[in-house]
Amino acid sequence: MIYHLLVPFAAQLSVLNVFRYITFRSIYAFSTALIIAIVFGPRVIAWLTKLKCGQYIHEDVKAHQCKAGTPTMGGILMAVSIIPAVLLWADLTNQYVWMTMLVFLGFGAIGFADDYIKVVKKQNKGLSARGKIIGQLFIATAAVGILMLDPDFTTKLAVPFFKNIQPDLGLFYLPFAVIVIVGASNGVNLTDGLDGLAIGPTVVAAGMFALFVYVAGHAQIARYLQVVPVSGVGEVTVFCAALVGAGLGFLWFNAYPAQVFMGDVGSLSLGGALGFVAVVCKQELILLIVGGVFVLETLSVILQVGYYKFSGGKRIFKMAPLHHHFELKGIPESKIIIRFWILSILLAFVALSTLKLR
Ligand code: 57M
Repeated sequence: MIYHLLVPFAAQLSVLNVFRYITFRSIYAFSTALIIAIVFGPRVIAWLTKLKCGQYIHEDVKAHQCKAGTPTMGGILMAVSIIPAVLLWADLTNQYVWMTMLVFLGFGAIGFADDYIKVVKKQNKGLSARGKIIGQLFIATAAVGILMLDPDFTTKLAVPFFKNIQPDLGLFYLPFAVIVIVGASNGVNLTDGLDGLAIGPTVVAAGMFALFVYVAGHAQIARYLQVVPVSGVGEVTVFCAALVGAGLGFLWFNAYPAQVFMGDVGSLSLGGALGFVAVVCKQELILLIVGGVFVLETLSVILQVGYYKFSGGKRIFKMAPLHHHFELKGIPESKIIIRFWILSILLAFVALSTLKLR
């Protein structure tokens, strides 16, 4: 909104030209979302507590019993911080910005329905797993389908570290990109089992993708770094910056010991948005590195369930997802969380190095 209000007057007042810059507006989108989240956090937490959105706690992990009653659905706080920040600071004629917001809200709506049934209606199962996955597949397919209608959108796949290998997936790009988006959404959800464990790596990944979308949207820098250019995608930097701000604002309250959990409304929407951003800036495989913590957590579940079935009841980990394994080994929660954050930062820098190592 600010962009549309002020830039038309830039000819008369040259200082207003600063609002043309994506970098400048991204800094303010970050700050706006952070401030909204911190200012409204206590109110949203009080409201969630009043709604009796207290989290049900499984009995298997003893250390979690003290978390009973912690309100969940804190993802709502992130949504009400991100959306106004993007509406204020982004160029709202940009299709990629709208699509990213819609994917974020669409996945959030599925998570909201699940949380609402579980914690407000007190029906322990929530949405059926099948219902959730159909909703996710529908939104992701629609979003990627719309992208692919644009004749300029390439279905070639950039392979990290190998600039000359770019297989063209053609129509197979659709299921591939859908798996990326739905996989990211569920990966963040599986990771969301300790205070701050999901939001830390999400903030790191969104920060890294802010850079990748900016580079992909900047013709000269993209050419220089030999990154697939995507005209107009740079504006999504504003969304990523708002996500980083809202994520840090949420972490303010979700840091150990958490006053609020994000719920599926948070985990599904954040993961879905990260997946879509990776698709839209043509860095789908980089997400595997940037979001390596989510990949590890998901792999631990796949391995655990697979091995359990194959071996007739044996386990690889004490419990999956991986963070439960470390908890049951007796490592304190805050140590596990911070070590996972450190890993996510390391992986983000490995991903960044792919811009030069090719
Ligand atoms: C959701 N939800 C947390 C909170 C959060 C297939 C199987 C591996 C699935 C997996 C699963 O259900 N994962 C998805 C994980 C829950 O958090 C709520 O859920 C939202 C995210 N969707 O925002 O609202 C609990 O996590 C803890 N928590 C925190 N701090 C936070 O900031 O401490 C969450 C956020 C909260 C709180 O205790 O209640 C969850 O873990 O349930 N299932 C599992 O993870 C289960 N693993 C399992 O059964 N492993 C088996 C097999 C099937 C792989 C095995 O290894 O043998 C474990 N979940 C729990 N206890 N809680 C089982 C033990």
